[in-house]
Amino acid sequence: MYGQYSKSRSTSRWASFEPQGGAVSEAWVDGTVNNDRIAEALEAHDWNRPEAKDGLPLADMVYRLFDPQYIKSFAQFATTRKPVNDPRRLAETLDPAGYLNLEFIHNNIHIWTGGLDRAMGHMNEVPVAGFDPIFYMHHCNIDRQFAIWQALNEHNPDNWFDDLERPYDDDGTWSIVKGDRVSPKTPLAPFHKNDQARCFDSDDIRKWMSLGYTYPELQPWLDKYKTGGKFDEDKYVDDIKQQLAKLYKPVPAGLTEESMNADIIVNVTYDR
Ligand SMILES: [Cu+2]
Repeated sequence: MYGQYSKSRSTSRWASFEPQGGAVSEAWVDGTVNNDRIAEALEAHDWNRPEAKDGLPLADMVYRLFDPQYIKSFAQFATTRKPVNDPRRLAETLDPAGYLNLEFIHNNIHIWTGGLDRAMGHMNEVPVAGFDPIFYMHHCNIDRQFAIWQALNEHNPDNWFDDLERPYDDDGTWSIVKGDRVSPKTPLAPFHKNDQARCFDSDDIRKWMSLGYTYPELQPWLDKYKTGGKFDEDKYVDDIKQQLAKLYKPVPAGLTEESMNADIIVNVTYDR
């Protein structure tokens, strides 16, 4: 299906992809954007994985992502990949409360933005998703959630890659061959960090503030985080949690705190 994107002249979101005599429709080629359908899809939250078909709203899922009751390590937070060779990590992801991760939420937003069923858009397909400007909004927000998780887990010893060297088991990229050893020191080509053609690696970008930017929730230098003139990390972390609650904490009508604690979770696990 990617091949059809070479014919496209403009961004599509939820555009009809119906082929007409083997060719895709003119409307699709010229680019059709149905933002109302995106809004509907985000509201309907038809999650693209069996264990999430419980219809939890998107904001609720994001809120859980930051709850240490559900997510205990970076490996669990970051990826849909099941660490089959690491019994401790596998046990974590098989924990009924640990089914959630950032990549999963990210993947669903690609699909809800691109379109479902017979509707297609650039955000649906990895090789062309970056041609839709919304891609950058989406990924900046994923980066922000990653940074928030790091700020909340500063003292969690499991807050970074623990699987330090493993062979790359996907098909490879133009700079990584399938089977190459990859680690947080693997160059993230083509993102150059200097004029010697050196590329950033994951360790280089771990401390985002050293790159000269941050996010509204993450401004540790503010006066409100000081106690006796010094930075007070407890104040900072509490404030981040409060901001998360304001943005994402679900307020379901007619539910008591007690019934909200009764969570029924069903997981399906497979080796991708
Ligand atoms: Cu993406």
